Amino acid sequence: METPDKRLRIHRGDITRLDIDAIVNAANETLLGGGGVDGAIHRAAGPELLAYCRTLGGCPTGEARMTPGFHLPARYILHTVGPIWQGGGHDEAHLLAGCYRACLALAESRGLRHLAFPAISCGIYGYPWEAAATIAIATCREGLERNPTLEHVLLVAFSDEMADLYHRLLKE
Ligand code: AR6
Repeated sequence: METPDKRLRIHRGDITRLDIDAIVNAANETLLGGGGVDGAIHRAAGPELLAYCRTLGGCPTGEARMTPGFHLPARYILHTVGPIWQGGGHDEAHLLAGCYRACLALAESRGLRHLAFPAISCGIYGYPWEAAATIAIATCREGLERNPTLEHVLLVAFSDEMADLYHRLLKE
């Protein structure tokens, strides 16, 4: 078994292309689609995803819900709702860690072996990147330590800047 640090990897690219057990979607509380990675995932998964999401009744910030991947290469999508950045005094850090933990817990309960996260809240929701990436790394390390079934967690960076940030923080 590789150490938790070797099982946590950075991937620069489009999360919708990953042929993996599950990808995480940075959704909103309605779970009915939006822009950013959410829009890309709904486009790639097809209209069946929206129809399925309509049956879920939304998802509170900091929690996660699971759906099939439909037309995606990924088998499942774990939809989580990150906090909107409001300056840091509105429980944002706790809620963001909750998103990663909720997805890791779903992965554990379903015996998933590979999971990929986008940088939750780092786009439209405005979370400062370094603070968010620090939470992502710490929470994924915890999840990998407690769950030996999880072989790899990918932190997906959609830009070189985000990839560089993840690489720097992982080395620290
Ligand atoms: N693959 C990987 N990462 C991506 C992709 C992609 N295809 N597309 C964007 N990103 P955002 P949020 C990155 O805005 O901040 C939606 O409208 C992006 O560069 O998608 O949590 C929802 O419905 C950024 O680093 O999510 C919500 O209303 C990261 O994914 C709201 O946006 C997250 O950016 C959620 O905002």
